[in-house]
Amino acid sequence: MQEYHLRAILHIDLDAFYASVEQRDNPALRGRPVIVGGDPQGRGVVATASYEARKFGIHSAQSCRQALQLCPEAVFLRPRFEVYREVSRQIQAIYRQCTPLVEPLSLDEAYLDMTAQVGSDWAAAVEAARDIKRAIFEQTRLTASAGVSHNKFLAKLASDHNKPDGLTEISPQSASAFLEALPVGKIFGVGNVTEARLRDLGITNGGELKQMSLGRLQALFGKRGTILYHFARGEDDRPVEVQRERKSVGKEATFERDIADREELLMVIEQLAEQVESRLAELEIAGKTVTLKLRWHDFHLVTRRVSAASPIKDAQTMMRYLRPLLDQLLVENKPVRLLGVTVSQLLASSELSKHKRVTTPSLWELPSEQVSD
Ligand code: DCP
Ligand code: MG
Repeated sequence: MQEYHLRAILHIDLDAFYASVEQRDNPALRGRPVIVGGDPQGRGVVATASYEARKFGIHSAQSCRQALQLCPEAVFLRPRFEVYREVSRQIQAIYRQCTPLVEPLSLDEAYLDMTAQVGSDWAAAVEAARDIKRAIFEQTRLTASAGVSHNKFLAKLASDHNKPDGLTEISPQSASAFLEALPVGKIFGVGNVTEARLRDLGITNGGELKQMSLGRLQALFGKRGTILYHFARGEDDRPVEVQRERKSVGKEATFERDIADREELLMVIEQLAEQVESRLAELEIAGKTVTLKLRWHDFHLVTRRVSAASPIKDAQTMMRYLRPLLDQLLVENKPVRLLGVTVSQLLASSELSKHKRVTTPSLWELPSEQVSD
């Protein structure tokens, strides 16, 4: 990995996001174990749990049934994505007042590069993180945890270090000691499988990982071995990448009960495609890419897209692309809780013949959502 100059990177992550929003909006829920997710009587999973619920061993992605067993007095709620998206817009506006270099990772998580604002003044970087936490609380009544460091990998570890409402700084001087004591499972990209393989090799923390040669790690884990090698040394030169707003027209639907039947799913997709068609017509535009978005019953989100040679504007044409996309996804054979259809790479009708991109901002943006594949 090449040399990198010292940067000031912040990672900000709201605490128990969905659950905190629910507790904020309903004071009767404060101080109580709250679980946001699917149906505890059905096959739903936990999206998140309030810190009161976490004391019972409840965590994201666990089955709600199991969560109910662990804590029968827990309050189970369905997610209100619209409200979470609104909070997300508020916090991102706060970030953009501090720096244009904001990379949202999900609705409640973002990296900020504040190098231009604070230079190499660490105290100023930490102060900026404190100010952002304060602004978030003042404007949303929600707490966030912040991490300050000189790269993304360390900043994210830092924000996770002292949750909730934490503020942790990992300076270039303290990074080594911090990483050596770190359980390998906390390293970005180390899932259960990699963690188990490392454990079999006698490696449980960053210090032990650092003893492994680059060649050995590459032989064991391929490309990811290289990343692990650098992470163990606190090295990460990934830039904070600003995502440009997507110009697209989309419609989505969340079902009251999960749907597994292909024909039923196709009917919904067709209805969505028709709504997208009307909207495209209103705006007098067409697009070259059509995307199918699908959220499984366990909240996992997947998207599949295809680009056509010529512009798409009617539902029937969209369906020609969407049907095979659905079939590709349905091999998983799991019930679905949300479907979305989006057309992007837009062209104005007047420009269709020239295939020129639309630049007017009159379009609605595809809502960005948590968890992608
Ligand atoms: N989420 C989800 N399914 C998961 C993980 C998360 O639907 N498997 C949703 C619910 C969370 C939100 O995304 O509230 C943010 O995810 P985080 O991982 O940041 O978790 P929380 O904000 O809930 O808790 P923490 O305080 O640990 O950040
Ligand atoms: Mg969070």
